Amino acid sequence: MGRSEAGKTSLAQVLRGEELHYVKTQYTNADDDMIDSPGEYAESKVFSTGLACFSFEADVVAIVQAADEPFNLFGSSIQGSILRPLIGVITKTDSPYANVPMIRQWMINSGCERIFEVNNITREGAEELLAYLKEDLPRISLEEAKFRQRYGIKEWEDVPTELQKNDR
Ligand SMILES: Nc1nc2c(ncn2[C@@H]2O[C@H](COP(=O)(O)OP(=O)(O)OP(=O)(O)O)[C@@H](O)[C@H]2O)c(=O)[nH]1
Ligand SMILES: [Mg+2]
Repeated sequence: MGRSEAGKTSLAQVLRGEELHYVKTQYTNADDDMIDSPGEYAESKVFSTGLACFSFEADVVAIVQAADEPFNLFGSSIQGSILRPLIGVITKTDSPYANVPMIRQWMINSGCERIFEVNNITREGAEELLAYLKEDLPRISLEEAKFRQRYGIKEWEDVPTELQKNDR
């Protein structure tokens, strides 16, 4: 998810190993292993609820922001409303107006647990993102899930050492 022109569709093409070809995303595409939404969903208060719904279908949710975006669409700690790992992907790192530290700070504020930089034109950074996406989440038992729920620990987060000795 991310504003229009952020580079979401281009990123999807890079991850699929396709040549870049511009296609304005008119509706949410969920026909392969990526869910690509139109930027307007992130830009509109009304449609943004749709993004929360799409997130339930996903294993991981990415905020995509171009390195030269002048303002941030995403609130702080939006991680709390997404029940999946949230990552950030910074595109257009080749832009003369790129301000990567600022975008990183926005993504940290939103609760992104990993931040990747990908130049969709040169494909620099794509390998690192692909390697992350290929990692499978460990499967956990129902007891483990209940234990984590009791302490508000997400299924993919490390259990703090002071809790590790507790009976599960
Ligand atoms: N220089 C540069 N241009 C890029 C990069 N990524 C995407 N673009 C260009 O930015 C424009 C918008 O890219 P899209 O991938 O269509 O953006 P989008 O986020 O899918 O936009 P919507 O479908 O409108 O939501 C295209 O002309 C891309 O070629 C990048 O990393 N660097
Ligand atoms: Mg698009």
